[in-house]
Amino acid sequence: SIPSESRQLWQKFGVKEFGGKEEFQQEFIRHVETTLARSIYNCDDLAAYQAASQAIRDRLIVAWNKTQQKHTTKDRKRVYYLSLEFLMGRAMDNAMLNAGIKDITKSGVADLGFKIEDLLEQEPDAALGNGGLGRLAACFIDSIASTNYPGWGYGLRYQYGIFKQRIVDGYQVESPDYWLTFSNPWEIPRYEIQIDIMFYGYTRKYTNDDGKVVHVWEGGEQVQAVAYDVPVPGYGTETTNNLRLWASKPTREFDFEKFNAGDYESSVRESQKAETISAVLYPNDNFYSGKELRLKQQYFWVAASLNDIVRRFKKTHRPWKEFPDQVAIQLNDTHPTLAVVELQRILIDMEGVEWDAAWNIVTNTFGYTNHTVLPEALEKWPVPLFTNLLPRHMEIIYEINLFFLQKVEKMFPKERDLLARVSIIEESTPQQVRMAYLAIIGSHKVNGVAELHSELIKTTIFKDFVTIYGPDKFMNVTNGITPRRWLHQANPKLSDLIASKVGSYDFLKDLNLLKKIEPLAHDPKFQDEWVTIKKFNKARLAAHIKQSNGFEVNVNALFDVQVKRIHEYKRQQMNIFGVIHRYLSIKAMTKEEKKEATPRVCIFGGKSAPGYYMAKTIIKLINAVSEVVNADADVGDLLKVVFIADYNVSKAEIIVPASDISQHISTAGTEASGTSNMKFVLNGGLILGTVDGANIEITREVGENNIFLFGHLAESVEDLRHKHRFSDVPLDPNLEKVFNAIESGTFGDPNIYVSLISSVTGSDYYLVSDDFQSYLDAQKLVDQDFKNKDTWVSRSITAVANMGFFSSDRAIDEYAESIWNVEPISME
Ligand code: GP0
Repeated sequence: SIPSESRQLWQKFGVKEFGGKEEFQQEFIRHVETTLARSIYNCDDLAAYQAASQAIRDRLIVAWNKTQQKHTTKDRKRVYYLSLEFLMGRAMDNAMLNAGIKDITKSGVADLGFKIEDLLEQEPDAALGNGGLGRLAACFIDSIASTNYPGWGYGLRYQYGIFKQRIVDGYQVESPDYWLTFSNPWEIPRYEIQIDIMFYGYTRKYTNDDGKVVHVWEGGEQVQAVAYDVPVPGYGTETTNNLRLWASKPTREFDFEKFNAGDYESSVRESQKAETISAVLYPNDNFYSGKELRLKQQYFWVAASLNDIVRRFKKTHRPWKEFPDQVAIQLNDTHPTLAVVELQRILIDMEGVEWDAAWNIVTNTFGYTNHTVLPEALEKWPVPLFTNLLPRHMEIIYEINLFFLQKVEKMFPKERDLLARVSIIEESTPQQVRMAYLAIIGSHKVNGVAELHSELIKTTIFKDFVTIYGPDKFMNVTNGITPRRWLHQANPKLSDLIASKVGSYDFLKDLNLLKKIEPLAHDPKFQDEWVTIKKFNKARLAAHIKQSNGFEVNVNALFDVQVKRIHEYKRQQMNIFGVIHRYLSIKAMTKEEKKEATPRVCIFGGKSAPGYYMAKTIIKLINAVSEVVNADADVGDLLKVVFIADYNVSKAEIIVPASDISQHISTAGTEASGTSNMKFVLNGGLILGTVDGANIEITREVGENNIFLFGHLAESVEDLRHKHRFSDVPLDPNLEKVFNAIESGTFGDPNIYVSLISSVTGSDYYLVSDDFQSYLDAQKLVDQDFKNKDTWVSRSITAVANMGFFSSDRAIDEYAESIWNVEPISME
């Protein structure tokens, strides 16, 4: 460390936060001229974005250093959020807002000849996630920092994020998302933090001098994990936490040997192979595909993260049994479940801790969040694949399973079936490792993400585990969203209006303060301002549509939005069938009837997994309908259909504030929570939805007059499916008309849609036909109610006023209190 006589000098020249606009400008120009080696003569928007973000990044790093020093000296328990996805979106606007330097930067760049909006547009999205699960992780780390918890995220630094989507001839076409082209100013490479990770090889055991059996794992392939740190600034606090993303690199030794042996080509090939581990994000949402590379990614990331966490713990020289007092690890879905096994391995194989003591430490450290009950999403790894890649881990899993099953047998001696049902190993051919069961057994708490979902996991997929562990191990933490990005950043005008009434921006930290605007729901002046802002946001979206889709939409029409991953369970097919029904109805209207009708713009967006045929067919149908409807002169402004390509976080920031109605219409019991439902309501749009996921809790908060619910309840789903399978259920008559139109070629070649239609006329697993009439009725109500402008706006205001519960700050407080047992550390 630095000798004390030198320290004064360090303090004297220590980098300070920039105080005002001029200091920012000075830093900006310094970065243009030195970091970028450009000048006043060749500084375009991209360079200006890069220079501005460098200046902001420096500011974040100062706060980051302070925070990390503080957390280290305080020496308190930290939480680590392990997520294979962090769907961060853009960083610059968020960094300015959270650090409280938005005004300085905005007018700072303006003086220098740039518009801040243009600079923000230069930034590519950090799209390291698929959908809700990845975005939840991003909201959570924002909240952990904003509420001053000492917490880190751990993830993978994919070189390619979620693919880019283009629409060609109505079909989705994917292209790679190489987001690091112009380098990434928001990350700090930590080349000095390199961790060796092993795969394959074999295990061996021997008895050491103390007569103890020691297990070793050796002879495998080595790769190296390199850390990249992304500062996560809290809002209105100096706390700046860390998101550590791992990249894979070849190890030095490996290269060297081959190189010296003259085998240059294969040496290069091997190093490229090492880099593929963190190269690309798997583009599946709510779907498991058992690829070996995916398991490699999981182990690579988990092993690097645990090595890091354990190293940090060892610096404190505490006894191992205190590990859970210093460390909480949250497993975001089953993707990081190997961490349970890896920690047990470190403790018994490397640190010499006894099995039972080690297992106690492990189970007290982990918490597991489940995000879905869909069977196709549950991870199960074939035992042969697993054994080959991670032989020692497989042995430990057998051991964990043995002890667990012995315990179960003791508790329920006569129930042989139970043992087979709860075994971590599924007795199929080949055998499979059930990751969710391993996660439950290895954690002290298991949570679902909305009330209904948390009840469902207890009564369906994890029922037996409730019998074994009792109900207290299972709990609910309803998801939330960060109001910084999803209100202030996405909808600055609405945020400003609310602030003018609440008296400050404190609601961005304490979202329950929104309650204060409820009395204004019927205030004509406030209503006017509210409506003006919604119009502005709709015009902003309309401009985007004009630019991307090439046609105009009427901002006075009802904007009806469904944007999310394309999935049969999310039922975009029902939405587009409804649109076709609307189109057919309009075609049958008289002039007088048309005058009475409510004009609509039906907006869709979302990506399909590249291998998901049915989802791709749904996209094609939406585009085919769009083409016919938008060109039909009989229809005019009454109906426009828009598919917005490449839906992502920054597009959501434009789309969400512009909705009048958004659709969250999953078959009851299938959507664990949903989080975009919360974003839309927070921005004054009402929901048209099923009694599913967080829609239920949103209804409770905003009141049932302020939401349009329809459809069968979760409890009826099983029976309905049974009926479809074992008897002839007649197709809904309106749906039949829709199918007739498709089949007669109204929307182009009907052969394209054969399987889509027969999925409904056949087993109708997602109950599209069963819910169709109820859906149309709800839509009719929406049309009628939208005409009554006063009531509509008061419902919109009331809904927003009651959204406080859905802040991710609240969710994080619940995790901290009932799962992690961590406390905030104030930076003051
Ligand atoms: C759940 F299992 N979710 C999965 C998955 O693989 N990917 C994913 O995004 C989602 C749920 O579908 C959710 O209901 C939920 O809100 C989200 O995880 C976060 O808990 C989507 O909105």
